[in-house]
Amino acid sequence: MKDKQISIIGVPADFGQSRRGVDMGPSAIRYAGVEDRLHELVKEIRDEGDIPLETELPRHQSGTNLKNLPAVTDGNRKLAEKVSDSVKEGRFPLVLGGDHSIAIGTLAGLSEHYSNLGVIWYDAHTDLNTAETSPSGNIHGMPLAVAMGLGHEDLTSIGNGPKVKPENIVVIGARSVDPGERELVKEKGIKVYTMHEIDRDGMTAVMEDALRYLESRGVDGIHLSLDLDGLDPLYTPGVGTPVQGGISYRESHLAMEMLHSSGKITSAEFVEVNPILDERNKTADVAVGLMGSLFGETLI
Ligand code: EXY
Ligand code: MN
Ligand code: MN
Ligand code: MN
Repeated sequence: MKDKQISIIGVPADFGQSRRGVDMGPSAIRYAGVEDRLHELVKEIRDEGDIPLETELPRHQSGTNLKNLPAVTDGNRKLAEKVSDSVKEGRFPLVLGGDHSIAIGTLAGLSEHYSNLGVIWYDAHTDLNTAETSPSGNIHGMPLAVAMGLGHEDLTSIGNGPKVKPENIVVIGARSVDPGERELVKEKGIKVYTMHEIDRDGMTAVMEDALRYLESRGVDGIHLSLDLDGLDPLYTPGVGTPVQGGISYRESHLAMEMLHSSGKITSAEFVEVNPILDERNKTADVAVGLMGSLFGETLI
């Protein structure tokens, strides 16, 4: 049934990491034909344009090792409001990044409407660092911790209170996890399907288990946060922090197809597309193809 009314929200942000170009991700994804690809699959699709970001804010804030904290904070406050407005209107927010720090704003906006939100974090990384554990100071390695209420107060205070319960989070595709993140996974009981589980059990079993798990948690919505570096860099070379040994192109389509069949996904974001590091917009093309499967495209 074509019942979704999608709002495309672009976030041309690169402040959460150190490489140039990921701010052009939303343009690259639009250029790859996102609207055309989705419009026959849904009831309506509206491109809301890009969030207006301040580029002149100070890069450093005293007393913290977090890079570009003022800019990340400002952008995520604006994004949270936009995402919240779109849910309020009964629409499906489809957020285009930008680096993964934008998930802070997306989840803050969603949490105004969902009290028991489930999150599927499709990523090579767990993005569970805090200022204390981060090896880089890059905020794109921290959004999942922030969403649980852990991290710098400027970030955790966006929106109201903690956004996501640790037991409502599922990470898929992890293969580069820092020591502090590993501890947090264990301490909080976060469900992580690493590449080991995907290799051993197959994507079908992993997705079935993940969806069953979230259902058992009684979630009132599921957000998909898809970092293109979750896939192997063979398929998505245009990302800032590629990690070998990732999820395949077909496994990723299968995962999206299964999410579509579940009928449970209520919002999504596709992040870390960096056209400067890409090969002929390949990564944006893959992102748009995956969105097609997520919204019900079939092979025949
Ligand atoms: N764990 C590393 C860090 O915190 O610096 C790398 C993080 C990359 C985060 C990305 C995009 O998913
Ligand atoms: Mn068309
Ligand atoms: Mn990420
Ligand atoms: Mn990543």
